[in-house]
Amino acid sequence: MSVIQDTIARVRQLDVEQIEFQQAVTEVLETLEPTAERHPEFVKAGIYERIVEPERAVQFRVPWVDDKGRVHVNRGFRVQFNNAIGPFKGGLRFHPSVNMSIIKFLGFEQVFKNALTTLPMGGGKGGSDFDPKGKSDHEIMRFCQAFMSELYRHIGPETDVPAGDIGVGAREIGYLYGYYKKIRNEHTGVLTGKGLEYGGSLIRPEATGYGTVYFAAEMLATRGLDFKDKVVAVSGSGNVAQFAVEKATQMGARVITVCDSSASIVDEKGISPEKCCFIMDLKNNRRGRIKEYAQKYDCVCYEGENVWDVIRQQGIKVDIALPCATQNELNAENAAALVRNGCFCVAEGANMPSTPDAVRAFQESNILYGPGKAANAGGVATSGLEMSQNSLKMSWTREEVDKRLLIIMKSIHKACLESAEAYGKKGDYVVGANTAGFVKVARAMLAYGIV
Ligand code: NDP
Ligand code: 2IT
Repeated sequence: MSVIQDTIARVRQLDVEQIEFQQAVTEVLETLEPTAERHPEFVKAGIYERIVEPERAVQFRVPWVDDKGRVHVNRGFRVQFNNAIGPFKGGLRFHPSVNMSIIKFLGFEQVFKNALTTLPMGGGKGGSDFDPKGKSDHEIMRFCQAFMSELYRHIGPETDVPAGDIGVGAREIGYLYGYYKKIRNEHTGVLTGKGLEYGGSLIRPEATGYGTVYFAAEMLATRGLDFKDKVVAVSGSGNVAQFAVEKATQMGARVITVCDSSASIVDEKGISPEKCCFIMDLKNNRRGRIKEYAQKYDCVCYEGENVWDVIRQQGIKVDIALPCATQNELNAENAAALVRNGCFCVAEGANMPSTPDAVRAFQESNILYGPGKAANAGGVATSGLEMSQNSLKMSWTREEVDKRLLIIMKSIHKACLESAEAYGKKGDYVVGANTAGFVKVARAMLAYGIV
């Protein structure tokens, strides 16, 4: 057996219940056989075995009190996966499904994603099984403070820099940062996604969604195509989805779907800028459900259905698919239906939204398929730009940050294509992203010796 197969087998044996982590490890390592052949020094130094093992993974108790005075206990996590090329860096997720497997899969993906950004950031991830839905602002604040009262001892601007992810947006980052600042008596760039008034970067809220669309535009350009007049399906209606809708629409596309965890809407007329503002207010301020969109704009709402199931069941034709909700939201059946109905480009705004079978279906059909670790890297890249601005004690204009984001997305796209070609897999963005990200981290690990 090869070192790759050995390593996959070892993870499956040791982390037997960590299904999502096994999935992420398998998806990356399966594409790395040629790196092992080409770099015997990586094999000799045990890089493959070491890279699947986090530097450290902490789990902690988060007790907090709700508005009625009842005590609740949640689990908190921070996985510091790899800091070979920079401080640990990656978001925090608050969602009831969070467990060690989810956080390890996200942390593992983050290592390669961050390497692709061209910026000096290692990979990490954290979060809690806390469910922010239906909680008051005071409850959210108390939870964030309880969470930070343990997390603070593991993080720092040169050590580990968390940010947002599902369930963690501007409000949560404000509470987390405010508490860190108080107990550490320090105003530093320890978190990203901060508000503009206290060290945040312009364009960080937009960056993941915009970056995904920039990446898709680069992929389309390789076939002489663009977004103009294309029909686009987006899933999710949170941070990433909102700005993917906005940018795709700005580029001339007609976006016809969004969803949340309770329903999907299909608006054949397209989500105009005005309708997109409605979604932003609904989700970010009023914290309502997406079915309100269907009521307001008189379009179809499929309760309890996911966007990709609706598209398959209704035989809806879309040109470009941007999954921006969560892991494993798009299965093989959905992938086959998308391809059958003429979809020619998929760019992942979410992390690992396509199941392994779905990825295979996209690759076998030879459509443009951009995996999350490349396509959604604009968010963390702009977090890297926020860290730079914090270090410089300066802030750049909207135009400056957006320009840098575009340059970074183009360079990630180019790096993927070049690495895919170098490994004999022309046009394969999965091989390109994995090999380019991996080789950079592996070289740094090699330089340090066995540590
Ligand atoms: P948000 O919390 O802002 O939005 C998440 C959206 O996805 C919501 O509409 C939510 O619906 C929906 N969703 C979440 N879980 C499920 C589920 N199990 N089934 C159906 N819908 C679901 O998160 P983000 O937009 O920040 O994150 C979306 C994805 O993008 C995640 O995979 C994240 O890891 C990834 N990502 C985020 C980055 C960022 O900068 N924020 C950067 C790179 C990747 P509901 O409101 O009902 O919960
Ligand atoms: O998955 C991701 O890249 C993020 N949630 C963003 C992480 C960050 O540090 O900005």
